[in-house]
Amino acid sequence: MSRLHCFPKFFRLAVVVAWAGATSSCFCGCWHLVQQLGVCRTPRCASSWADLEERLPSSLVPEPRLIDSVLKPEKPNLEGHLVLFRERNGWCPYSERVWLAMEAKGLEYTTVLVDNYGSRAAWIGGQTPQVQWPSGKRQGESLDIVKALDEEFPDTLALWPDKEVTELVNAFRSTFPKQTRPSSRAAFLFSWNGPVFRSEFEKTLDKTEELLGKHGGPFFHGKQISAADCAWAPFLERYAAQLPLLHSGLRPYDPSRWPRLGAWYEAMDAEVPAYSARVRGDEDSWRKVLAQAGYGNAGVPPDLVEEDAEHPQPAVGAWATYAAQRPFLAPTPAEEAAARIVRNREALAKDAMAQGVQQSEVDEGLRAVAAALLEDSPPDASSSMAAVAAYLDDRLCVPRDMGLLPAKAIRQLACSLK
Ligand SMILES: N[C@@H](CCC(=O)N[C@@H](CS)C(=O)NCC(=O)O)C(=O)O
Repeated sequence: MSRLHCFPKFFRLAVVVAWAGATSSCFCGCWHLVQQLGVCRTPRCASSWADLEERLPSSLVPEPRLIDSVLKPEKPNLEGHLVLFRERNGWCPYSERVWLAMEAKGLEYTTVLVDNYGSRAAWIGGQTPQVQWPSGKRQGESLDIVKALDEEFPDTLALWPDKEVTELVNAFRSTFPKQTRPSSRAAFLFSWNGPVFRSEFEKTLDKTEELLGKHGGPFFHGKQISAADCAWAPFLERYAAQLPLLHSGLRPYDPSRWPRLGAWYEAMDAEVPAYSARVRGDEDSWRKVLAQAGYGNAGVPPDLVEEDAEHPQPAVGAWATYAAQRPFLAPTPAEEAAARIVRNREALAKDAMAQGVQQSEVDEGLRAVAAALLEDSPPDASSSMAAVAAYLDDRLCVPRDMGLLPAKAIRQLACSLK
């Protein structure tokens, strides 16, 4: 099971190098917003890692098994386990479909992270996603896997209860723009001749709005999440973050334009804890991905809209529900952000120095950021704390390193220190 994996992947230089030069924006600088994400009410200074660990007991609880096949290329023993093989940057929308379905069902599983862009471990072949069932059998194709999950785990939330769900899943293909370049970083955004026209996106969103009316919403199949939401979510998520960057004011989640879509986005965040707490990416990360040159945009990153006061949508979430079932998570997003730092401090320190943070500032800065995330008053910022917070904000990739809600706490802290 891999509900959280994180900062060691800051070492993924291939990814990070590709991101160099991308701007890092903060979406709100107010300390009270960090507070709203939930923080400790008894401020005190953390003077040591041991002190921080004492305040963050979840940071000492073992996490579900996660194998990064780039950092550990030797074949592990996976016998008897349910295993999800997913793309390691969090970019592959098909991996996300399966990840979301497994999380929504509350399954326990091992994760193997797979590199689709560089060196593949010799024992891993084929596309992402794949699962290995406890019997040892491997299976690919995201939708086949989502369907099979119901059969393999009949006591869990049924995601594919009837043929109507199949129709809703299939409607995706006839709704999203045709003749687009296949790409995990720029899915359904660019045609073979350049960017997809605004009117084409609007048509897609209009059709989606209509489809969402079929069962009364807020989800595709009605009041409860189904395989249709798992199938559509990765693409609608990227559209929400990226369309406003391509076409000024084109906001798929705008309830005044697409009320059912607006309600769908809200329900996914608020009613599917695994989505907002772990699987969903954040706007900063999707902006950086969109700014990269890649196959999806024929090597020509688009000009991005710089200012849109109404973008992004405010993040609501269901952290407490998600964390309540998982003792390795802290009770609030801000505390979880601190716990990520505590757990991964050695890897972070090395990477921060490689990124230009002064050696003399790194350890103190990391401890100060972690401590500040636990306080309910604005931090007294030292230069080391500001330097480390800025580094974290810049390097953080969601959902690769952590979920959207803890990441938001880090970004807001960094922003308040600027
Ligand atoms: N139809 C497949 C599509 C999977 C897919 O295209 N995966 C891409 C990443 S998003 C991949 O594995 N690319 C690497 C490769 O083909 O070797 C599914 O739904 O699972």
